[in-house]
Amino acid sequence: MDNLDQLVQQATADFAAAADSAQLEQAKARYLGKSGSLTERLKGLGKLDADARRAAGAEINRAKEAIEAGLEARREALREAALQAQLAAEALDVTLPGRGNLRGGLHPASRTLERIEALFRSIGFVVADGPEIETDWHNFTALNTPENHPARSMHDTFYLEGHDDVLLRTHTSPVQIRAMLAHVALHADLQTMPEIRIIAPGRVFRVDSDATHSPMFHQVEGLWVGENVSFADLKGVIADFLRKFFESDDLQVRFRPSFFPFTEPSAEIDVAFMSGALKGRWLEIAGCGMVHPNVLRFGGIDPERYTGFAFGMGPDRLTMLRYGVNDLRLFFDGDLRFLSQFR
Ligand code: 2NL
Repeated sequence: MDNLDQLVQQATADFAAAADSAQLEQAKARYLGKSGSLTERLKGLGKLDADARRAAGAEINRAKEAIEAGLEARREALREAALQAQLAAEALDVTLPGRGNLRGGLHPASRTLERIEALFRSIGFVVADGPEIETDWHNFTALNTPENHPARSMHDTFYLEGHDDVLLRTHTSPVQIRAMLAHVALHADLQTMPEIRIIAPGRVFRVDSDATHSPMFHQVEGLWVGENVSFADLKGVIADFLRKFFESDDLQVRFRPSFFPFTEPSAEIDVAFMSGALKGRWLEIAGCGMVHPNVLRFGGIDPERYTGFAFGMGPDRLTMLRYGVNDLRLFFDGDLRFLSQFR
């Protein structure tokens, strides 16, 4: 049956001409499908007598196996070609130099905090921290803030939805309230408790946003509680710190009477440089005062026996001064084109 051989040749040529698997399956149907040429021949076997049917059947089956083998070979070749095309498209030159070869660095706000922490550690302060989500008792009540004080309003403070007593801390003072309570619990059985000397750096939150105010900013508060801690100690510690921080021995420091609910008396701290671009201008740098007796009591400390001073400053303003940046929001937008300048 040489027209069977022709059929196998024709099928092999059709398969080879199929450019993709859809065309190949169409070619397959022409030979092996329900009314394909080979299938038609198998149907024709019925008309032959037994001997002729056996011989012709064997021939047709050999042809069918040859066509199926040709089909499978072409399928494999198309699969291989598709894989090679994909590999070529996804080719990666591992010898190219890297692109993300950047060295990370500390955020300028973190660098300022680390400088402040190092200076206070050197005079015996311990760095304390606490939760950024606070109760209104730790954030306001324990700091002697009246029930109707404007700072407690939703215009100034972020409250958690569905809670009027849970908020994002507006200062790091609640860290110090927690530190006092933990300290007195730890030393309850002592005749005289050791002094408390802590600083509390961290993120704080207020409903406020413009070039010099971000809804998230940083604060560093400090607290020194002991027997005979005085306003003179406060002035010495603060003035020494500021001269070291600004690396300026002749830095002018002044204390201006002020008011905070949590200190009495209270003062604003200003500095003036003796040289440089800011020479002679007074800059408000921090607030401070003697811890209010009510605040000591809320911290579990007897105000008849112990006194303390506290201060709070906004290190982000120091960062702006140090790097000559006049829009605070740039620091917190997370844009590496800006931030990577300070590495
Ligand atoms: C400011 C003023 C201040 C305090 C913070 C404080 C903390 C406790 C008790 C008493 Cl636990 N006071 N902190 C005191 C005075 C001023 O901050 O202008 N901060 C940016």
